[in-house]
Amino acid sequence: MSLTTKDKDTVKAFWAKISGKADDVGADAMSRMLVVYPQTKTYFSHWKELTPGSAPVKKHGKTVMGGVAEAVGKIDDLALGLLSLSELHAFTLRVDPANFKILGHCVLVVISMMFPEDFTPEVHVAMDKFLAALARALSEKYR
Ligand code: HNI
Repeated sequence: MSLTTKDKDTVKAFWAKISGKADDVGADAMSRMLVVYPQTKTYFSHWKELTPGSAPVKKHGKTVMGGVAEAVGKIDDLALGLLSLSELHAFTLRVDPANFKILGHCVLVVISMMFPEDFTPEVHVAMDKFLAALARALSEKYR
């Protein structure tokens, strides 16, 4: 389901509120992804440590959220905006695109817990659609 203009405005307004905490969101979402979906660990076997909250996990959480921030800015054309990131994941990193949905789900869970007041049903649906669209955009180069 595509994002309506109202969804996009909701995503932008919510992101503006929480972006100062993006690194914390990323660290927890990455930590949870690796614990709850251990099959995702295979992509990070070159790290010294894969423990939740460890330095490499936090650092990568920050990197990923940088990508999410970029996506908020390119919300009107995610497929085009994230083309090079999609290429990187498809051809160089060879990440199974099913994992994009998994990480998106972890991000959704974390923001709902970290910002319970702001996470209204309206924000919930807009962020769910946005993260699904982000996962789709990252999967673009796989087909
Ligand atoms: Ni992902 C590197 C963004 C999902 C595995 N990833 C990046 C980088 C960004 C990024 C940005 C750094 C690119 C660069 O170096 O130029 N990744 C995103 C975003 C999502 C995502 C926005 C989805 C929300 N990546 C995933 C998933 C996996 C994944 C689901 C695997 C389970 N990504 C990687 C790996 C790297 C990576 C592996 C390289 C890590 C490293 O150690 O250098």
